[in-house]
Amino acid sequence: MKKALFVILSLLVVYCSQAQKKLPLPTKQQLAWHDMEFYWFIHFGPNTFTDKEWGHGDEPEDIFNPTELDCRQWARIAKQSGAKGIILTAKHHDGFCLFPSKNSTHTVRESKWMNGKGDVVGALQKACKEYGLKFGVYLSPWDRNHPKYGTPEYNDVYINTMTELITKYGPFFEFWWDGANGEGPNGKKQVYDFHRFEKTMRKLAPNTVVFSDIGPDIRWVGNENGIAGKTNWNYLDTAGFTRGAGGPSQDSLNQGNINGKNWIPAECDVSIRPGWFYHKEEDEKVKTPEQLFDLYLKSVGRGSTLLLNVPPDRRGLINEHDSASLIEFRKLREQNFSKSIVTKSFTGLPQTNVYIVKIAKPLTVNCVVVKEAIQSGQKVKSFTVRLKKSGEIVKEIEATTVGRKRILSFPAVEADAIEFTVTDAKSKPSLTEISAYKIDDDLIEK
Ligand code: FUL
Repeated sequence: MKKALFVILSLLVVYCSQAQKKLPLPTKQQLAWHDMEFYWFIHFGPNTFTDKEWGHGDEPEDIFNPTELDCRQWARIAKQSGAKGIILTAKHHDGFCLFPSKNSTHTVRESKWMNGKGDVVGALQKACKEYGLKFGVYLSPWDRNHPKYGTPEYNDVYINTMTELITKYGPFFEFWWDGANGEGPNGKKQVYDFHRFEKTMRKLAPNTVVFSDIGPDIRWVGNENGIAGKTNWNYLDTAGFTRGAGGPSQDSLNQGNINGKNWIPAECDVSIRPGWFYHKEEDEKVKTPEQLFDLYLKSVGRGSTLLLNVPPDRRGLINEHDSASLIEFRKLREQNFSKSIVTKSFTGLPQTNVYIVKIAKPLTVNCVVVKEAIQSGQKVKSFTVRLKKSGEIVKEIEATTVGRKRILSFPAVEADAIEFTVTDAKSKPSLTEISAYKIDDDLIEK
């Protein structure tokens, strides 16, 4: 009897561990991150004042001299735009630290700005708290200023700077490891010790999700246009790949791997302007509210998140061009998505893989939103949506993945029912919600 019980239990353990192996799941930190949907990136530093995108690292500190810097204004506009957080370039490739780092002599402290007493990271951390926004930092591993860059000691410098940031300004919701790896002041490239960087992060900041091209928690989407794949798996295989040049193909990053071994979802980073830093000549090139809405459909609407860069100008303020567009972008999202024609929530899978949502009377529909219960994995491989009127099909759409949220938009039709069929799945899928909307005709996905 005891033996039989032992065999059954062993089998159960093997079965469970296999099932677990088959389907990676998101951590609670990743789930919270998925739910943020839209948050800001801020690129600010010497480049803002030299009109460069990649500073050389030899810019005099006094170049950094914002005349009206106001991080509360950044946070206020971020909040008004509906963003849930801000990630700031605490240090870009030029090595200039926006905080008085003990690990560098190329910082705000060495500038004349506020007589060397200023601290942009500290000010933004406070402002985010005040406005109920989450806060994160970008700390470029590539450093074109640090004298130790290109030597093994630089890895200690990077770890010490990370530690300094975490202990002084944390907790961060996200920490950004840029993949760029160029030459430093001594002409050498650095061999980054990402293994140690990761160990330090996990120890000091276990609740922070870490971004790099290949995770560990969030991956790059494979382009800087803010566009996720129409097929977008939250799974990724990382074995054999390194960050930066040794990473998976941009296509793999864009779409993920259907059978990937890790839950590493894609983040869509894109700038509201052509460049990452502010350049006056780009004032007329700020993305319009409609363009931002389209990016929202192509990022959040494909199960990803939208990390939108909004670079402050030389005054140290979010420029009027950008804020005007952002406020309208929020209005567009609210006007179009605050009231659905119909919303139906589900628990579990219907017997037939078909979900039916009835609309009380025929209404004009041009958008269907579907959500998958990703806490138990991402499973839908393909599906068909049929919009029907009096039993007749008036629109049929075939698509692949769903993920956290899938937004499908199309030329409007009159319909009184939505039929959603899972045509293929990794394992028993479960949708949590299907809803339908009528959005402005001009706003359907381009
Ligand atoms: C890239 C950087 O080289 C750009 O300057 C920018 O910071 C972008 C978000 O990541 O790798």
